[in-house]
Formats: sequence, C-alpha cells, structure tokens
Amino acid sequence: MVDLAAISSRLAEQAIELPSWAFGNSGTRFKVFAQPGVPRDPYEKIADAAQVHRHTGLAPTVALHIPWDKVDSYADLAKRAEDHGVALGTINSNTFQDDDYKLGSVTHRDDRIRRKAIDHHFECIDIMNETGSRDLKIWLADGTNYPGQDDMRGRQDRLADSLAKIYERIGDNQRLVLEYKIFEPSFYHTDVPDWGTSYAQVSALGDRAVVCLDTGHHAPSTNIEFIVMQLLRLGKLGSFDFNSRFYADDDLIVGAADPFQLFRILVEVIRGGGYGGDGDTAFMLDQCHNIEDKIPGQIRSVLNVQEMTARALLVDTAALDAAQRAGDVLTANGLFMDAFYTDVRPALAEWRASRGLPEDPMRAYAESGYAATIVADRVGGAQAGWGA
Ligand code: RM4
Ligand code: MN
Repeated sequence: MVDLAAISSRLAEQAIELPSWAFGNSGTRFKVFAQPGVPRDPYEKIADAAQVHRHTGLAPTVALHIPWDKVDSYADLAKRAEDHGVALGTINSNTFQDDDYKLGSVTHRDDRIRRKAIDHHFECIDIMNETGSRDLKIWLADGTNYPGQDDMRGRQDRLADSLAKIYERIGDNQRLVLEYKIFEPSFYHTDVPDWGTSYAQVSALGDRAVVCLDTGHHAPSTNIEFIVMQLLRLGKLGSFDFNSRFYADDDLIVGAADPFQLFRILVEVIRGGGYGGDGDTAFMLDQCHNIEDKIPGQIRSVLNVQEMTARALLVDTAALDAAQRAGDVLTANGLFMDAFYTDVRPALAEWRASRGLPEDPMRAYAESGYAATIVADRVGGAQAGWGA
C-alpha cells in the first residue's frame, strides 16, 4: 500500500481546467456522432463541467471558446458557474471558422481582415474583464498549404505586429498565452509551428505573454518533457492543453495513449516549479470525446492527470539526485521507474474519501442518475457542437 501522507497536501494543490467544447458534439472530418443529452448552450456545458468537479474535486474552472460560447451576459454565466460550484477560466479566441480567414487571420496581408482578427481578440479581452478570467489563449490556424504560396517572413512580421496590438490591451493581471501547433489545418507551414516560435513571439511582447503547450501538437517522437523543462527554465510555460495522441492531433483522453510520457512531463513540471502553488502554469484539458460519453470521459481524464501527478510526486528526488551525482545510470533510471510503476489508485481512493469525495468518481457519476436526467431534459433546441 502506498502511503500518500507525504504528498497529500501537494495533491490538494491540483486544479485542472476543463474545455467547454469537450461537452459538445465532436467528431472527425468524416463524421460527427451526436450523443443524446448533449448541452444546447454554454449554460448546459457549465452544468456538465460542474459534474466533473463535483465527483473529483479536481476541476474548479471551465474554459470558454468564443464565439462558440457567446452569451448575452457573461456576468450571468459566471454567476451560474458559481452556483454550480465552479468558475469560468481561460478565454479562447477563434479565428479559424470564418470565410475571411481562409488565407490567414492576424497574419493576413489584407489590413481589413487583420483588423477584424485583432478586434475579435479585443472582444475576448472585454469578455475576460466581465468573467474575471486571467488568460487569453490564442491558437491560430494561420499558415499555408503550398511552398511559395506566401512569404513566411512577412507573415511572421505581421503576426508580431498583431500580437503587440492585442498585448497592449491585456490587463495588468491578465496574460496572453500563445499556443503552437506543427500542422493542421495548414499542411505546408503554420505561422506558430513550435515552442521556439511561440517563445520568440511572446518574449518580444513582455512578461505577461507566455506559451501554451498542447501535448498533441508536436511531431511524433518529440521529447515533450524537454520542452517543458526549457520553457519552465525560461519562465514562459503559461499553460498546458493536455490530451493524448497516437498519430496526429488526436485529442484523445490524456494519459490514454502514452501514460509514461504523461509521467515524464509531470516529473519535469514538478521539478521545474510549474506545479500547484509553485508557479503559474495552468493545467487545462483540450480534448474531444467523439465516441465515448463526454462527462465520464472528462472525469477519467482528470483522474489520469491526478494519478500521474501522484506518481511523479513520489519520485525519491534525494536518492535520484545522489545517483545522478554519482553517475549511477541504472540506479537513477531505476528510481525514476519505481515511481512510475507505483499503483497509486487505491491510495488516491482513500485520499478522496478523506476529503468527502467519492472513492470511485466514475462509479459515483454513473450511479448519480445525471446522465439519464440530461437525456430526458434536453429535448429540442440545437445541440452544441464543433463550430456552434
Ligand atoms: C486547436 C487548438 C486549440 C483549441 C482548438 C479547438 O487544435 O488545440 O487549443 O482551442 O483546437
Ligand atoms: Mn489546444
């Protein structure tokens, strides 16, 4: 039996932000499978997200995506979230679903379109001011499909100029978080393809501009934990979009494809001062549940992050440090693997029970009857989904 006493208070520092879009219908470019009971508006998404927090105690905030989550009153939405025991978190901009942005948004050659994309971010900042959100997360679909299609250097310069205008509007307690992605929907080049580009762009802006690392946005075999180490070392790891992938940006349940990679990432987060009260790195999920039920999909996701965090906290750092100093390769690696192979699930169940949470959140949700209630209640209206 694992004794979690030593890391119990550290576990309590964990907070994982849920994406509102994880609760809506989603799919691939081949098919979106609608599920009964799916939310029809942002209010219902928040209600579903609150279920995850209720059963796990791990997910106190919900990220919004604008315009998908547009409402008449954000103060009202924030109030409703509070009534459900959660709060609104990061505001995500969206410049990838408007015909004007076919050839780019903040990098576009046309001043009018660039202006429109910048104004959209200003609108997002206005929303942040109403919701009390700290982070504006920017992920851009900008890029090209064919060599020679556009001047990559010119686009980079316009990106810098647009980001500077957006950053100027960011409040003293707010942050601009720039996410990178190697490809898709652009297939030849993207304007923010990697952590280095994001780092170069945010560094030019100032202290309140940081990088978002989406774990699905790298080339296969990329050593993601190295990037985590480097960004923490540079003080620029603003947030994570957690998910897992077998091939590309699969957006599957975090820890499903490669639990060991998640462990290695979390070891570096803790080592680098990015965990809990140590720093400002936000843990978020960015996932879609195309074929599985969405609320339990999110419950399983936050539990996966918690389990790997617990294992990472169990690394015997003093012994590891000694082995590293001694150049004892096999002992160092053995200590690392000992923590990874520790099954923390029974101890976490006890830990939850000691905090008034269900020992088995998946079962507690299944037995709560919530799923049947939303299927019965959510009749009529249009289900929320990709692009709505
Ligand atoms: C992108 C990126 C963004 C997310 C959108 C929905 O691939 O990961 O973070 O907001 O998808
Ligand atoms: Mn993402």
